[in-house]
Amino acid sequence: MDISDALSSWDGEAAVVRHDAQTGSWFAVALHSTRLGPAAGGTRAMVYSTPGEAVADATKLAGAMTLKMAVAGLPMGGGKSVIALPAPRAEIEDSTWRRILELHAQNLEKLHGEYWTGPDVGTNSDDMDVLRNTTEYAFGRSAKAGGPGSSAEATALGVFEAMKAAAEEAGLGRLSGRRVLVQGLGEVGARVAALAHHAGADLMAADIDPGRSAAAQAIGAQLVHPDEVTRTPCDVLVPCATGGLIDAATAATIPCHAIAGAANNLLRGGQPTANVLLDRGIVLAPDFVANAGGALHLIGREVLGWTADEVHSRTTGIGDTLRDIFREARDRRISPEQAARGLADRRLA
Ligand code: NAD
Ligand code: PPY
Repeated sequence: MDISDALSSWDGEAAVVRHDAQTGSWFAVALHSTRLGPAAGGTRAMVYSTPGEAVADATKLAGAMTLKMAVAGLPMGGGKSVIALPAPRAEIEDSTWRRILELHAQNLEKLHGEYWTGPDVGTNSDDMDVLRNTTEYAFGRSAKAGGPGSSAEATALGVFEAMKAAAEEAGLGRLSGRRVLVQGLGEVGARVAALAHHAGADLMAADIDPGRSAAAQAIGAQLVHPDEVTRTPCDVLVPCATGGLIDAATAATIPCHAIAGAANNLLRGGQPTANVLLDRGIVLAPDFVANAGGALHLIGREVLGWTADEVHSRTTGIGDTLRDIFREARDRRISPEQAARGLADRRLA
């Protein structure tokens, strides 16, 4: 995929793309929709195979943010930034990372508040503190810098509510004693695994990082090889790595009853893939509904002036939002994905 393919197949408002020869980084800021407010969405920093793949990721992720904001009832549009790194984040020198953040802060300044960022894969609250030295358009500063801190805790809470709602809808009842498989044990996934463990689930976990796998094993999780995640029988699959785990072929064989996780853009192939799951009776909580806790935290605290308690109660409300979506989907014999997109479309209209 090259940059022109990524943009010609996209329905968003604008994308800003920049290359920095000194660090070998590419920057892509995608504004999908400002219909409900300024575009917002995190900054993802990772290695991509080509600059086109990075732009494509930014544009697709920005589209998901538009749906997320609309369903969550937040007064913001959808956007996302991607920084395509020259090497994995852990291998980048501090001085190079500082330059990358400085350039990204300049990108944000040039957009004059049409787009606000926050943490995502490869960035954290400390990075938001650095961006804020140059620009105000970054949510999620650390508590020590006077911000609301990481969004991961709220995202994990919302995903846990989504897991419970999806398990109920699939006829599994409560999570206690159910086989819950968490893929990706990072900022969100590790917290989700802990919540599932405390709820009495029979926990399984997979990560490509052995250190993170070991931490899950320490709370009693049975480890699953990362390549076996979509072939391992479980009751609730919880994707918390990067997106694209389930395409139509995987949907046709995946041995689980419900899917609810944090990973953005979990489905490859959109609606037809969701329909394969529907036909097999597998309940999928749409990702842009299940993982909205982080957006509720960041926008709630920094734009709407909510207290931590208000964020908590709005985030637990993700369970009821999903129950409404599942009910509509059942009544209309459509997938929850289609029902949730319909809800977003009505709000955007
Ligand atoms: P993270 O980078 O902290 O964690 C991702 C984890 O997934 C890492 O431990 C990584 O080693 C693991 N991983 C990567 N590829 C894997 C694979 N193939 N198999 C198994 N493990 C793999 O990221 P995060 O902040 O926890 O976010 C996880 C997902 O949730 C992302 O898709 C992100 O966009 C989404 N999300 C996060 C938030 C948030 O508040 N952090 C909000 C909404 C959505
Ligand atoms: C996401 O929810 O995917 C994010 O990127 C988190 C976020 C939400 C709102 C503003 C900035 C980041």
